[in-house]
Amino acid sequence: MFEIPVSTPQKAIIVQIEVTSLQKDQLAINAFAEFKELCKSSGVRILDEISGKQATPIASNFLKKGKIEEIKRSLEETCAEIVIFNHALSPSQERNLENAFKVRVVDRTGLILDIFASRASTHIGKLQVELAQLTHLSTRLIRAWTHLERQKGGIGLRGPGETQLETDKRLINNRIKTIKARLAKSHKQKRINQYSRTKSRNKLVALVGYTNAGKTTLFNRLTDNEQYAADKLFATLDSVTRKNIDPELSSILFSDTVGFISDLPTQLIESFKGTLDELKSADLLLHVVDISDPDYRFKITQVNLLLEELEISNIPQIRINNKSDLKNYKNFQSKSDIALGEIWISAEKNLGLEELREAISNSLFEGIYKGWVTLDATLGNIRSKLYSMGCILEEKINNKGLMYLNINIGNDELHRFLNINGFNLIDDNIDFIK
Ligand SMILES: Nc1nc2c(ncn2[C@@H]2O[C@H](COP(=O)(O)OP(=O)(O)OP(=O)(O)O)[C@@H](O)[C@H]2O)c(=O)[nH]1
Ligand SMILES: [Mg+2]
Repeated sequence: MFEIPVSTPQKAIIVQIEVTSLQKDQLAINAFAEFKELCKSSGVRILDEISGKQATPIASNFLKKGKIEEIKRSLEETCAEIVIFNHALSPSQERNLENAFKVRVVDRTGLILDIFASRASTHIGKLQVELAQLTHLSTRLIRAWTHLERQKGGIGLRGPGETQLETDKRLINNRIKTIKARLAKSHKQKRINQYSRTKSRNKLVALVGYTNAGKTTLFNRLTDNEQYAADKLFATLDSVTRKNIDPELSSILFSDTVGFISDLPTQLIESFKGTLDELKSADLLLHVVDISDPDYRFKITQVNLLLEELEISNIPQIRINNKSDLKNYKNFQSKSDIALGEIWISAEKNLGLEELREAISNSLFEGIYKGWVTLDATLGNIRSKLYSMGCILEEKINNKGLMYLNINIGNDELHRFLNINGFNLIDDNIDFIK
C-alpha cells in the first residue's frame, strides 16, 4: 500500500561526530568501525568518511557551519547520493540538512530500520519491521509534504497538500492498527505454546547478546540446527526455539533471538516487544559475548541496559565468553570463572561446550542425577510420567513386577520423586547432590 524506502542509494558519505556533551561514561572504541559495518550491511558504497568533534549538537541541523560546508564540498567532489549519520536526528534536523545538501539524509535509526527491513523473512518479523518503519515514517511524511509545498511555492497548493497529508496519515494509522492486531494474534498463539511448555516442565534457556557475538552459531551447536549464522550485523531477526540434542539435558529448550546494538531505535524495541517478551518466560539467559572484540565490555553494558529495559535483568544469567579460540582459549578456561558464572567457549571450534552444559544443568536443575532407581509395581503412573519427561534411558522389570529404571534427571525433580513411597534410589549411598 505504501512505498516504504527500503533500498538506499548506492553512493554515500558517512558522518560521525564526537559530541562531548552527549558522551556516555563508557565509549565504544570501534564505534566508527561498527557504523561502517552497518552502512555496508545496508548495501551502500562509502565514498567519503567525515568525522569531527563538537561540544554540543546544534538544535537546528545538528552540525556546525564548518562541517556543513565540508560535507557540501565532499558531495560536489564525490557526487554521493546520500549522507548517513551515526546519530539519531530529529525530523527537523533531517529536513534542514536535506535542504542544505540537496540529497537524502538518513540517521542511525533509519539505517538500522533499513537493515532490518532487508533481513526480515518470517511473517512476524516482516510485520514488526513494517510497524517500526511506519512509526518512523509518520513523522517524516510531514516533512516530505512541507518540502513539496516549499518547492512549488506553497500558495494555492496548501489545500491539496494538506488533504494528501491527512489521507496519508489516516492510511498509515489504519495500517498500524491492522499490523498491531495481527501481531497480537500471532503472539497470543505463541503464548499458548509457552503455556504448554510450562505444563510439560521444559526449561527455556534464551541466548541473548550483542549482534554478531555468535549466538546462532552456539544455538546450532546446542540444538543441532542449521540456522543462518554469518559475519554480519543482524543475521538473525526472528526468534527460533528448539529442543537441545544432549540426552543429559533432555528437558531444555533453547531459544535464539535478534541481537542487540547500542542505541537500538525505540521504534524497533516497541515493535519487537512481542518477540522480546518471550524472553520473560526464560528460566536462564546465556549472555553470549564476543571476547575477541576490543569493545566487549562496552557491549556487555549495552546488552545489560537493554535487558533491564525489557524487564528481564532478574533472570539468572551465565556469561559466555565466545570466540575464545581467537584469544588462546586454554589460558582462560578455569573452574574459578565457572564459579563466577562465566564460561569460556568457542562455538565455532567446539571448545568448552561440556563445561557450558554442566553449568546450564547446575543452574537449572541443581545438578543432574544419572543412575538406577526402583519403582514398586503399583507406580505405573510415575513410570509413564518419567517417560513423558524423557528421563528414562533403560528399563528392567523383575519377576515381582519391581521396575528398575536407569534415569537421567535434574536433582530438583529427583527430590520431588523421592517423596513418593515406593520410589527408591538403588544405592542409597549415591551422592546425588551435584
Ligand atoms: N572465531 C570464531 N568465530 C565465531 C565463533 N562463533 C561464531 N563465530 C563467527 O561469528 C560470526 C557471527 O556469528 P553468529 O552466530 O551469526 O552471531 P549472532 O550473535 O547470531 O549474530 P546476529 O544474529 O547478527 O545477532 C560468524 O561469522 C561466525 O562464524 C567462535 O567461537 N570463534
Ligand atoms: Mg544470530
